Amino acid sequence: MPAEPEEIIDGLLLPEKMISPKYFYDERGSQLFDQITRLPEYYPTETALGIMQDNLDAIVAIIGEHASLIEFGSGSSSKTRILLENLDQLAAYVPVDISADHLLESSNRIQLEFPGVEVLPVVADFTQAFELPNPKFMPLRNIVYFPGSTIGNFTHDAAHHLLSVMYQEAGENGALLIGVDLQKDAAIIDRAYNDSAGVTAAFNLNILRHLNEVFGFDFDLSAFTHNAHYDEVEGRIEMHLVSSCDQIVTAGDAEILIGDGEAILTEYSHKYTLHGFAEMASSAGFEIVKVWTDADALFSVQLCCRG
Ligand code: AVI
Repeated sequence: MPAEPEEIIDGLLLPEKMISPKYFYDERGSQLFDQITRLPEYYPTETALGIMQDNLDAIVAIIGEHASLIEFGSGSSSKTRILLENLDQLAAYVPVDISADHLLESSNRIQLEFPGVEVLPVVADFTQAFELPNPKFMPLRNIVYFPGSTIGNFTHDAAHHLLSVMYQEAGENGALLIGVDLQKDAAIIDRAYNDSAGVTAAFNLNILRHLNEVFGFDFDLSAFTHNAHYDEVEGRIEMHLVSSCDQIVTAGDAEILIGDGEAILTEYSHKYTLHGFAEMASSAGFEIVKVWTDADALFSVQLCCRG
């Protein structure tokens, strides 16, 4: 097997089976996620962009001149263009991602599109502190940018840890600009993760195809079904793959017994109240300075400064 599947096997041997959502994003998974962001039921992407557009002047003014924009998990930098086009005299754009090929390809593209901005990509696992590059022009402040509500995919403990890393990387005088999905009518959330075209189901099942391809598992994709449900008490979507029969899945010497109806957790997507996120941010040292939302309060973009 080309990589180490132990972590995945350990997760599948737990009493409540799980696979880390980081395995969603192979090439096919990233394409499917792109499709999700364009689905009529999936409100977060479009709503977040609308909030950014509607409040661009205020956002740009609050960031100020000569900032260094550090994007965590930049991927294809698709949510950054709006800032790069409008921020004046940016000291640098620092996209951070764990996938080196993807990062370098999109950084080159951004550099060509914005020749006046110094683009300094960093290959790193952003959940742990990493070293920032030194831009040619000394930035007046660092702005950590984390759009798209990915903070929701972290458990509360992991989100607290990630916010602490962001606090550290923001440095003195720095700030965090973050997308946070909000708690709302459960039906709206349920629909966003159970779209009628079945793209989210395909995205969820693709995780098994990815594990087969890269780690030598032999999952039968036709023996699992997509299940996503909003738990109002926990304030989160819980996404599972449910086995439709008793089966044994193997990877090398490992055998994993999966019962009929047994579920494998693949993702949490936490939705926050404004108060709940402010508490989480303040536990990591941040103070919420400004919150922008859409008219229906579906989603928020928040500016958090070091308190
Ligand atoms: C990447 N992340 C913010 C998405 C979300 O909404 O939690 C991942 C996703 N999973 C299913 N649909 C979208």
